[in-house]
Amino acid sequence: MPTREEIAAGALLGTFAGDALGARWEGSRPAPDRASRDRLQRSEDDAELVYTDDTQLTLALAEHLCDAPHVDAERLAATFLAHYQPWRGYGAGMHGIIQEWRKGTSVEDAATAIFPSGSFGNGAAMRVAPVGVLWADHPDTLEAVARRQAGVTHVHTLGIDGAVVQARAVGLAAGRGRFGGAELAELAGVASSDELRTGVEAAAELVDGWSADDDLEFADVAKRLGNTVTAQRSVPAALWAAATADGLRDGVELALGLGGDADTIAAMAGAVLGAAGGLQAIPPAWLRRLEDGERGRSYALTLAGRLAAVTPSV
Ligand code: AR6
Ligand code: MG
Repeated sequence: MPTREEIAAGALLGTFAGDALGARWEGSRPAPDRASRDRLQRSEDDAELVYTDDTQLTLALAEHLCDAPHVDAERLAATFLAHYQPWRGYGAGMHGIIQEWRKGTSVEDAATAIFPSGSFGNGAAMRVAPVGVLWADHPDTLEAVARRQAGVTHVHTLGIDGAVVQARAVGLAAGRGRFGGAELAELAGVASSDELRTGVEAAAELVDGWSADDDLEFADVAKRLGNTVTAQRSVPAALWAAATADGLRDGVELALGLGGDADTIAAMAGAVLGAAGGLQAIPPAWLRRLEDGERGRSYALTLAGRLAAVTPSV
């Protein structure tokens, strides 16, 4: 089994790699046939793998959890703001919330300033990996912390539920060293909304379907599970990719095949498979290419070490 630090590094860099490799496929249609190797190879040919908002917020959340392991909403917002680089591809709602924080609006009021019912985007789920790693052995606290970090930007029930389900997926993967159909099926009981529960159930059915039925295409999976920026239509798809895959590289390849919000779907699948396999799960050729500026690969590895040293309160 990988060490705690290797699991933390796998989850953070799995997010990073999936996000960066998926970025060029964001907004694409599902791959036309079952071979999505071409897509992955084109991304792998990029000299530098540059991350987007998914990784930026994941690293910011990890940093916050090293200092304040139970999530302090105002301080977490300040950390998100300190990391914010507008060119990283943030959702429109997130740009708006960040402007509200800058104006001095409270975190609570900012969360409903753009969408009155709150955001059901997948943003709270895509960044949640560090919570899954830290509380892998304490599912109740894991869910509470996942909810609390989501509420800083995503107060819609579905935005929160997506984050809770994704966090538990990372936690299960970290605890068991694997994430397959059995783990995915268990997550249906974690969802509190009908949308996430039925999505996870459909994803679990499609894990077997993909190997049993050669006629099943990415377009069919995307139609059933989604491939969009909403939590309810992306978390099940990412977990399908993770549970169907033979290893992290294959999981990212499947996520890229789905198209749509490919970077975020690949980031979430990468987080789960990185937590399962640890740092060793990430192909060395990818690691070498991950951007390594001020808050790049080296910083992510340092954060993994710091996270592993945190004693999570329960
Ligand atoms: N009503 C209508 N549309 C909504 C609502 C709502 N209540 N909530 C979300 N949307 P956002 P994220 C739509 O902006 O979740 C980036 O590419 C709306 O179109 O809160 O952090 C990331 O990489 C909104 O702009 O951001 C992810 O792929 C969109 O959902 C993705 O965006 C995203 O919600 C998620 O970003
Ligand atoms: Mg995205």
